[in-house]
Amino acid sequence: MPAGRNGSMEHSESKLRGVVSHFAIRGAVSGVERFGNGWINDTYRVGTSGSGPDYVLQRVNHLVFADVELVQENIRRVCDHIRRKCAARGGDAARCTLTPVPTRDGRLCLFDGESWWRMTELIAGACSYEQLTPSLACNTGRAFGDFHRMLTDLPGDPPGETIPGFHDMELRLRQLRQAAEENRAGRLERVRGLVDELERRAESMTEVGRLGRAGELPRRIVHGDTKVNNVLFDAGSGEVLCVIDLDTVMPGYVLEDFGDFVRSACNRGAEDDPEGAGVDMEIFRAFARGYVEGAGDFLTPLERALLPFGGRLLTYMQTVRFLTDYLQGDTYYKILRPEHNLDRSRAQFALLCDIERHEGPMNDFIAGLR
Ligand code: GN1
Ligand code: MG
Repeated sequence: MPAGRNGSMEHSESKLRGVVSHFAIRGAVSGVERFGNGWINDTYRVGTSGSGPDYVLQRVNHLVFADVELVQENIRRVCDHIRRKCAARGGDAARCTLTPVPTRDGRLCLFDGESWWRMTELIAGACSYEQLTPSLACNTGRAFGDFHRMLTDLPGDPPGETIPGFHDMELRLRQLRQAAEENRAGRLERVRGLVDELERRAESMTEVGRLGRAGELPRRIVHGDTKVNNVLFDAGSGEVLCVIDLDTVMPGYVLEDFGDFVRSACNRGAEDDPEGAGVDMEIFRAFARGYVEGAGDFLTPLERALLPFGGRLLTYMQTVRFLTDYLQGDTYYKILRPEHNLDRSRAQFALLCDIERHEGPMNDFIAGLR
């Protein structure tokens, strides 16, 4: 079957069962169905009979992740490290991070001549949310702070960049400018006002890259996609179990992860709803308090002070990325309707404007935390 332009494909259940047969799962497959709501990879839930776990099967989009083996190697290292730390603390080693399932010949992923596939164990009794209460937001903040802290002593070299320049704002702006210049989908006229608004902010939004190059802001190992629905909670207790979707774990700045969470969880509206967009300061305060507590003492004063700026930066970056994809004719993100990327970009821009209005109080709140 041909791949869609954004790399998504439909597969029959018998094809998917054939893929699963290459992986070292326990039990017999009872069914395979679509699962989750990512915009990049295709995800399935694999049910099994017997006492073993169910599984998650993913077709990794290799138009986005050119080196899937690198992605899998990063994930293996990060999960092993987190599992060791959790076990040492007496935590639930089976549910504190992902458990990748190797192929029967011991590889971390499978190439079937056309697509790249991987599997993990499904974490039983877990759920995720699109909207959080303040108490869930505080728990999540603590989990992300702890995630960063645990990865400060990952042994060996830093994980490789699975998408080169993923959060490089200067690169994202060059991509937008090129998309506007090429105007492949003939959509530039419709969005010229938005492009101008983004250009007016370009100078201040590329400040982080300059601070990084000057050695003032340390690079850490970050998650890279801290969307609210990438956190799993225990469905019973409401405690955070783990952070999932580790494809973009790589060197970066902590403000990016903090900011992407602010972008997704502190927004009153959905990611693609321009009318509903707006900052929920109660969620922000709860998350920020949890994050600073979970991070403990590894943050430098500048890293800490720039956390709210991360919210503005990641929302700006996402506005730019959705708009770039719209101008290119919807080749990157899966879309659910023709103008979806435009709605997404407008919604992110509306949120950005509201974050700009709230950044003073956000900074004051962080400064006031012990
Ligand atoms: C993509 O596929 P998903 O939903 O995990 C994207 C993120 C964006 C997000 C916006 C590799 O994540 O960077 O923030 O959509 N992932 C990649 O919803 O580009
Ligand atoms: Mg993702």
